Amino acid sequence: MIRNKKVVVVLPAYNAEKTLEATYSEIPKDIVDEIILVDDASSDKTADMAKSLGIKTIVHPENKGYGGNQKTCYREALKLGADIVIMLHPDYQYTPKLIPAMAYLIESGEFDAVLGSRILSGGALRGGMPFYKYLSNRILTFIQNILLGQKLSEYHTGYRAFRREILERLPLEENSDDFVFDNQMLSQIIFFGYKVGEISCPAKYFAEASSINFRRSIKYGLGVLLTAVKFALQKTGIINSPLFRKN
Ligand SMILES: Nc1nc2c(ncn2[C@@H]2O[C@H](COP(=O)(O)OP(=O)(O)O)[C@@H](O)[C@H]2O)c(=O)[nH]1
Ligand SMILES: [Mg+2]
Repeated sequence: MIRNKKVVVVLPAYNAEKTLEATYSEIPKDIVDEIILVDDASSDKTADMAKSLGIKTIVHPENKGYGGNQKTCYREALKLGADIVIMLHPDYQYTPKLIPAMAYLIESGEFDAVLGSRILSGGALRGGMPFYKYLSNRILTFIQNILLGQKLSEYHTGYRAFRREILERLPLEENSDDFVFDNQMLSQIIFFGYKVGEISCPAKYFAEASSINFRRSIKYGLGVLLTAVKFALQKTGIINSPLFRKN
């Protein structure tokens, strides 16, 4: 709770058995009221591990993908009456210690969404992000900033905080069930005029924290470009995509 606002952390999990405990142990329990893990039909013991740690655990009977996983995360967080929701990967890539910093930025009323940026202050390369991912991130971010009219340091972090209203208003069910979900969501947030803040965040790259290969990265990159183009076309009234229709 911060100033009577309920803080909920959601963990979209897929084969996170080895890293979940480390992630969980660093979540600041003094301000976090509830932790929800959605297990996307992992082949390891992610769900058992989560339950043994006392985390509220929901298991998808079938693999839905990273976006499908987040749809469940946000639905459940709203059901629990969350005012501030922080999405954190349970792969121990981002430090949970920054949850209060992100939550307080939302609580201040100045921001509706907050991103933990690995680009600000060089967290990505120092943490060992593969150079091709870094370069793609910079190029995609450059193009997105132009098409979306923003000045963000990156659009691709998996560490994000949201005000409740965002989760209620965005047409999240229209989004992809795959990795591009994140990017569609952020584009919707900007399209609807919500205020986005950023904080600098270190990130660690090791085998368990990074499974997306080159091919999936290419697919993601193309999805990102398509989303940015749709945004620009919608802004100018050339298309009317369900992606940008408010609930
Ligand atoms: N639901 C779901 N999540 C996945 C899948 N593959 C990866 N993830 C999750 O997506 C997030 C990002 O993937 P990750 O491999 O860490 O990407 P990277 O850190 O950007 O290289 C992690 O939290 C993974 O647990 C999948 O098939 N389904
Ligand atoms: Mg990762």
